[in-house]
Amino acid sequence: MKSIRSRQLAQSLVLLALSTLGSSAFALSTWNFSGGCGAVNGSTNNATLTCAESSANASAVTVTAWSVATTAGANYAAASVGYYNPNGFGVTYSAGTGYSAESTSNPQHTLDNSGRTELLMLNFGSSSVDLNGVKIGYKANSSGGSTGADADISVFRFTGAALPSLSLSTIASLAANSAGGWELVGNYADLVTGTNKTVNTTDKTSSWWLISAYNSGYGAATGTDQGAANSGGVTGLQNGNDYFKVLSVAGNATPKTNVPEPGSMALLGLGLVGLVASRRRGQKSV
Ligand SMILES: [Ca+2]
Ligand SMILES: [Ca+2]
Ligand SMILES: [Ca+2]
Repeated sequence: MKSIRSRQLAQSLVLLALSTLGSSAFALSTWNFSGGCGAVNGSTNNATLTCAESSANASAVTVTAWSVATTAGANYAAASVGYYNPNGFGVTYSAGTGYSAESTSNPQHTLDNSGRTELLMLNFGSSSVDLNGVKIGYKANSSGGSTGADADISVFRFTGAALPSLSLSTIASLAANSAGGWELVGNYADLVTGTNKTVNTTDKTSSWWLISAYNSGYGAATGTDQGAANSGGVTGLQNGNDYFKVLSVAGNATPKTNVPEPGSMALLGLGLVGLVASRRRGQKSV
């Protein structure tokens, strides 16, 4: 009688542990940039920022910034991640061959496509992420005001055979992203401040993602959220006039390892204690 109870108890514990592990493995993960991830508020010169996943159920993301000229074949150059509490991350670039340094004042301190096109590169370590949301915390017009402010983005994932390092030579040129291992997942128009923008509805995954200010030079628009080119206004996808800060990104992450969570381990431990006690009682009664 008691050995049957023990088996039932063990089976229940296994099912409970599996269901607990299963729910955590497919939980939605969020990487929030509003706290700066260690950066000082207002700092414009961060080469790299590492941001933990909000619920600690996926690996941290390493964020770097890049800029590229809007001419075919141009190469990307490293830029700086700026942190602005509580609006998130912007991008600023230093002087390079043929161009001068960008102003760190509003609105050029944002992630923008005025002059050079800027982007954030996200490296999720060994976690494979189905990126499905991008939220901005701020957007501005070309004068730094809010009237007519726009935020159109292009999102890429890395699909190359070897993971890219953060060196310049591994970043594709504007005209050859696919050849460099970067796939344009989609262009998304008119992001709203404080509202999560759904991206990547076909659930593509990668450990490396790019969030860029929109640039039609990246290639034909793809995805489900395209708008018509609208050079005279801000509605729909349109080159230029995009100035924004990235507040957070969200996605479904495959955990780096399959190590059970502490809660599951404690549950299993308690179960084993109960199982042993139950068996001992059973042995005594024989
Ligand atoms: Ca900028
Ligand atoms: Ca727009
Ligand atoms: Ca635009």
